[in-house]
Amino acid sequence: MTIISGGKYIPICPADDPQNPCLGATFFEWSDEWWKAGTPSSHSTNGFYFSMPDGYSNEEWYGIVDIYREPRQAYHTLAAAYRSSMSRDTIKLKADSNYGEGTATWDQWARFHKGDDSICYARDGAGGGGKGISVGVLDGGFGHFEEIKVFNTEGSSAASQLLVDFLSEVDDGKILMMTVCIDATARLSDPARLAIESATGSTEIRNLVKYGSWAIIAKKGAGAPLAEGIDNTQWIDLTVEAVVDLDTDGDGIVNKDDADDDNDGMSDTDELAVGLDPLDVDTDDDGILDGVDSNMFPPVLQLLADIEVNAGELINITISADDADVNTLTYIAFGLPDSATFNTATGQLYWQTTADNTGSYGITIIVTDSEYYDYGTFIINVNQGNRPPVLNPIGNKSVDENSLLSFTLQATDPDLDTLS
Ligand SMILES: [Ca+2]
Ligand SMILES: [Ca+2]
Ligand SMILES: [Ca+2]
Ligand SMILES: [Ca+2]
Repeated sequence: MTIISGGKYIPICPADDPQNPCLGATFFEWSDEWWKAGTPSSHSTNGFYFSMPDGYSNEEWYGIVDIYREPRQAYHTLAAAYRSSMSRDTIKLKADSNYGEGTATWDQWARFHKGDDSICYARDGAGGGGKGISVGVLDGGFGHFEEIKVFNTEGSSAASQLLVDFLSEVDDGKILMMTVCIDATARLSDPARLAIESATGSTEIRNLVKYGSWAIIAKKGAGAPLAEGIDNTQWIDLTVEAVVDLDTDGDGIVNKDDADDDNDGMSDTDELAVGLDPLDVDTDDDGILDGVDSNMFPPVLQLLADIEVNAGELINITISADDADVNTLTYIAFGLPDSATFNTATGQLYWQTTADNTGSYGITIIVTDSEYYDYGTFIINVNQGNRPPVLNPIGNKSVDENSLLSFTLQATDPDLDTLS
């Protein structure tokens, strides 16, 4: 996320400021209007026909979680899409204190970068909130920004104590980024400097003077910063950078050296081979770790083609599905007439059609591995076919000898075909 407006970085997405719009997207709903119509306490099965498992289009079927709030495939696909943009092993961080290239333009920034993303407090932002010391906190497992705050140690005596309190709440192992946006020292107390030193292992914060620049990247409690810089020349831009090794499971072995980054019992290699996220301990969120979960993938029903037969013909097909976990599958069919038989274990559909069965049948098939399901629909058309014409009785004919016998044969055709 790089927040830029009119060529300037702006302070943290002010949604109420039309001059500084922020573009983005989020998911408004996990599911679509559950239990809206019909009986609110149960799943509605009415309305118009659509290719839903029960044949009816009700809101309960829509969304990225199902009616039992189990994540659908779309949920995992989205999660993977977001996760794929992240580094599994390391994150590149940069903190800078920007005085506008040495000119007192009153256009100062404190800015944090993670990879290509950048978040900034500007000096003019939010009622002077950009002054003082800006602090970013990232988790050490995924490299997410957890908090970004600014402590106006230039303008407020209370800000120093707030900074002390804030740092004391940050857990050891979290990644701290701190930098100055304009003057940080006017009301920066000694206890605040000590708190910074204790949290980051900083050796320089005690030396910072008015309009000096200082920036640091540190793991809290590690004893020494990962990167730190100070320059007490007034109005000088200063940047520090660090590459931070992530340790997602927090076992002290960083991901690049850990064969099982999330410690879920399944190696990174195996997870990647089957399309799982090696940083997600429970991919399907069912409370069972990936390494011991025997059912993580929904079955996938093979494509169902419409069937066209003439009355009297036999339908004998087997519907099949794949399941990456090789779970036992059960098939359920809706829309078949009583004369058809359907084997729920094998998916075999057997139907000796008769003239009584002519018509069109919308069939829905659900396949389930007892935890997940897939479904599909197809149509069976039983046509009348070409039934034989029926010759009317000719009856006995009599004629005189040497005379011409002439009569016309009559026949009917139940399909009204042209007869000859
Ligand atoms: Ca680890
Ligand atoms: Ca794993
Ligand atoms: Ca699981
Ligand atoms: Ca399965």
